[in-house]
Amino acid sequence: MQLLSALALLSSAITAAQAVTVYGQIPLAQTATAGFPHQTLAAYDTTELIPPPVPNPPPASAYTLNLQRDASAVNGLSIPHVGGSFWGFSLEMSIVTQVCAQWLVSWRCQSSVIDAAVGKNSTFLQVPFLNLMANLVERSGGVVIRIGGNTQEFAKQVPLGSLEFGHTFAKTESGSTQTTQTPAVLYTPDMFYMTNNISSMLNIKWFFGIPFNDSVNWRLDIAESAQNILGDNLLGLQAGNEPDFYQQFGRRQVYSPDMYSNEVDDLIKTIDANPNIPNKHMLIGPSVSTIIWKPEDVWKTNFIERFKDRLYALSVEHYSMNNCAALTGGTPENPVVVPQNIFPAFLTHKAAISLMEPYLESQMLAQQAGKPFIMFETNTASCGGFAGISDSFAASLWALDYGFQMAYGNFTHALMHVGGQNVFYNPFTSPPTNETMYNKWTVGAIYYSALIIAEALGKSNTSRVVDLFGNAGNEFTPSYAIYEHDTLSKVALFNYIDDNTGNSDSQVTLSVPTGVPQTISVKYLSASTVSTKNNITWAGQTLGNQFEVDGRFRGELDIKTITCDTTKNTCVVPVKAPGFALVFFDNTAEALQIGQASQTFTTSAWTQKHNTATFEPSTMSASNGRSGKNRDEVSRTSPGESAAVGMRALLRDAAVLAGVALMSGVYFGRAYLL
Ligand SMILES: *[C@@H]1O[C@H](CO)[C@@H](O)[C@H](O)[C@H]1NC(C)=O
Ligand SMILES: *[C@@H]1O[C@H](CO)[C@@H](O)[C@H](O)[C@H]1NC(C)=O
Ligand SMILES: *[C@@H]1O[C@H](CO)[C@@H](O)[C@H](O)[C@H]1NC(C)=O
Ligand SMILES: *[C@@H]1O[C@H](CO)[C@@H](O)[C@H](O)[C@H]1NC(C)=O
Ligand SMILES: *[C@@H]1O[C@H](CO)[C@@H](O)[C@H](O)[C@H]1NC(C)=O
Ligand SMILES: *[C@@H]1O[C@H](CO)[C@@H](O)[C@H](O)[C@H]1NC(C)=O
Ligand SMILES: CC(=O)N[C@H]1CO[C@H](CO)[C@@H](O)[C@@H]1O
Repeated sequence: MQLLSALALLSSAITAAQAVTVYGQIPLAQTATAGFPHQTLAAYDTTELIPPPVPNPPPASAYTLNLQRDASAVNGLSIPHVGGSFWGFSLEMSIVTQVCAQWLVSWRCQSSVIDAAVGKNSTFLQVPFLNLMANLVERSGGVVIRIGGNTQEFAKQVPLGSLEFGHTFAKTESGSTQTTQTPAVLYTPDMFYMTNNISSMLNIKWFFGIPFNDSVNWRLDIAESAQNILGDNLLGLQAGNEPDFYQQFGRRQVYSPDMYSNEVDDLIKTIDANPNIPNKHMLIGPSVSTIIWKPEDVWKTNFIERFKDRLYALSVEHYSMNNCAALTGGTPENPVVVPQNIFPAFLTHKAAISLMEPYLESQMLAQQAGKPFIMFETNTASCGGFAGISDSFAASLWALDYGFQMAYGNFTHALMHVGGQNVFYNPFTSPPTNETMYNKWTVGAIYYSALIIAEALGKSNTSRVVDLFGNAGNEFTPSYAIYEHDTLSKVALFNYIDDNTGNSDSQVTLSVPTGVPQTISVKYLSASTVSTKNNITWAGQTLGNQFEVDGRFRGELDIKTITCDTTKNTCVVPVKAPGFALVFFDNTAEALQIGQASQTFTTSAWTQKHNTATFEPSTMSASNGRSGKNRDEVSRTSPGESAAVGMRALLRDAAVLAGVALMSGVYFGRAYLL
């Protein structure tokens, strides 16, 4: 069955049936490709670090949060969060040659992250990706996704059908002597058909980026095609990506915030003269990495006043830490980071606060200009993240706290970066072959964080967040309150401590002087330890461990009911160490009952010839879309494994190849390992 016709059916089915929509009865891939060294790729790394010890002194395990029911009595509430899932995604345009060790099949090396995550072309969309997005859309109303990154700078459009194998993406040498290490991504307009096809099934809106490698001969076909094909599904176009690195990367001989602003000005004039770009008001900038330049350096050029009529949003980019030294083996000034040593730095509220604080002034300027403020690209660490951290339960807690903190700090959205098979931090990763194996995906721990914030903020467009700094501001037990329609709606409670004795579990008394309901409902994010990647559950359900994911939740939805003391006006909520709790004050909240999204995609777009199993859609329908309990009935085979080159060797190879591009002693960024 051609997906094209399937898509047409799917789209009409979605509009027809709102309740439970299951797309199925199509052969599912069960093929495991033997001989591929999965385990040696960073995305499937199995490192488990030693959890940090219980802090001394420990935080009080029993504490009280004094809450106000009415938003009017609360100081410091954020702006209302509008427009879908707070966490969106940033998909890198291409995996570059440097990271393709010889044993890695050339197909993968010539491919792009988009191929892997979204689909090979508009005929072949990745069904697990659709399921993962459906789960976010059902909770928050929509998802924003950016396609771009460093590789957008040299991207070049080629005609439909001109690339080998009907692909939408390919790569060629960029031909620039200064940047021989950066290949150019070739893409066909099918990139926009593909994304628009996705938007016709799910409320997903897109961002692309205008290449800035040549500010004399602007290549604007990305703007022309994106606007013409995507229409309203295109939200904005990035004007430059981390321009503060252009000089270091050799893209400009000298560069300054003033020069950047002048180039944006020139870009605008070029767009104005181009009749094929009808919307001239959707640029996004300055997307500084906040490493070489601060956003304020760009604001000083009068960027906001000068361009605000032309901008969709203001943007910044930043990774929590950087792991670029791992590429080169490090230097005395910039040694290789040992993940075990920095593990505790991800398990504290201080991490979230220090990531948000540099933007306090910028977000106010964005509000004054009436513009969204977006963290356009972020993750645990640049240059691929850290083994044992980026994909651990610790990262789930970190990305949850960071997300709530940015929501509190008036960011509009934040985009989790998705790289290839060679990074540790992906929120989702397709199987490492060109076979689209329906249920062999891997979900990273931070996907759960995106999901939970989508659920916590919901789709009312009225959610406002405040950091409660409870338990005397203890860094290991942060808490947030969420107000909807000006009323206390939810409370988010963290416990960063790893202690299986139970001694560090929290007992949090929620006190609301104006009254508490008879009962409240709680959903927990759980795992056995901060260092595990396995068996992470949200309200009792999991997406599965490595190579087990098809994007749908499995297991029974488990919502805990807690009886409150209506004379004292308190409710006591336990939180495991480690753990996270989302408390719903409204037991009838629609979000409470959402487990597996009711809109499910069960068809693999890729036609498999071997070992196919037929999935019976009634197992999903019977579950009313709320629980995935029957979905394990689809049999699975184990992925093949073989002895192979380790990640270290991969990084060494990458470092040798990338070495030419490295500026001595300069932060390398993440241009070549994504
Ligand atoms: C929330 O805002 C979006 C636009 O961003 C709109 O499509 C949606 O209908 C709004 N939802 C509600 C409940 O007002
Ligand atoms: C910019 O990128 C394009 C497409 O990859 C390439 O053809 C061109 O030579 C590059 N220009 C500069 C100045 O680097
Ligand atoms: C997608 O690729 C297949 C071959 O792999 C090709 O037959 C098909 O025409 C392509 N679709 C588009 C829209 O280019
Ligand atoms: C977020 O914006 C609101 C409304 O302008 C403001 O009151 C609040 O102080 C801001 N939050 C932070 C952390 O600056
Ligand atoms: C995977 O790619 C290789 C190289 O392009 C090709 O020979 C092989 O047939 C592909 N496998 C599938 C299932 O398409
Ligand atoms: C995950 O949980 C299941 C069921 O409790 C258990 O059998 C399995 O060993 C766990 N897996 C890992 C890797 O911890
Ligand atoms: C709704 C939509 O954008 N459909 C497109 C899906 O992709 C094909 C090309 O493969 C386009 O022709 C459709 O217009």
